Amino acid sequence: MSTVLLEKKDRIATVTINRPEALNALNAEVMGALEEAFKALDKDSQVDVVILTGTGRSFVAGADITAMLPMTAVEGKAWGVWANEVFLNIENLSKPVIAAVNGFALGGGCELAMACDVRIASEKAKFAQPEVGLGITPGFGGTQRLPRIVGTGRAMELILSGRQIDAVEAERIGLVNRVLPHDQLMAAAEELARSFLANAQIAVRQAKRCIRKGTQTDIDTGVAYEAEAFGLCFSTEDQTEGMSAFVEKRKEKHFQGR
Ligand code: CO8
Repeated sequence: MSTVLLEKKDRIATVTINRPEALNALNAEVMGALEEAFKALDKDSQVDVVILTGTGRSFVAGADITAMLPMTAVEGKAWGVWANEVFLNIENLSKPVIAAVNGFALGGGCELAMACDVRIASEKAKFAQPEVGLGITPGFGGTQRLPRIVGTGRAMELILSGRQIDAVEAERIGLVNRVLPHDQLMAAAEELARSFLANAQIAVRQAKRCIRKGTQTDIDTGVAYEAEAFGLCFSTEDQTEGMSAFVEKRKEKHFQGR
């Protein structure tokens, strides 16, 4: 059985991390499978939105501690560099990625969720960056993404204490967009995906790109990215269709993704 499962239906791909015996902890095998899955999805013209989740009671309970215990400094750095490449590819995927956090999202698991564009959580989800208690820093982007998402003070507290928070607190601080009853999580993720699919996909992808690029730069550069994307949309058939539907007072729109 593969450690990463991939299912595709109606332009939505669901990637499920599947190593339940270790609460989906990320070892080299899982990381490699995740890397391959997202590389393929980026190119897959049948897929417009990706949902990422985990099998069983965990999203991802972190990087595999047993595998990391004997690592040298050089091996530790290489592991961190690789994971960051994989997570950056998820973050920069040409299409939106929704994390459906079904359980533990600890250490590398919280970092993986943060590399996704939108996070929604089961009421059973738990979040933490417990690395300093293991004698290491967060190494898969936690020190960079957590302050950008929840603010510096909250990120400092969570990372320096390693404190675990529940889904309600995660929602309160903006780490997740909403909390769902456990059995409604995947339906809610699919509904969210369908709300993206209802729109013009070139515009959706360009908007994602502008947000990703723009939040990493100064406002002048950010609005320049936006102007480029905005202009590009006027070369698409979907712009004509979207605006014609409004002018003609039509509810139904026929976006073609071109
Ligand atoms: N690594 C390896 N195995 C794990 C991990 C993990 N992160 N998490 C759980 N497991 C395994 C357990 O060892 C156990 O295996 P076994 O049955 O063979 O003993 C199995 O999963 C089930 O776990 P538990 O029996 O512990 O289940 P509990 O319900 O009692 O506890 C917890 C669940 C609270 C989630 C607990 O398993 C736990 O605390 N796990 C570790 C959480 C953690 O500290 N995660 C952070 C890891 S460090 C990290 O992610 C850093 C990323 C950056 C690295 C940068 C390197 C450069």
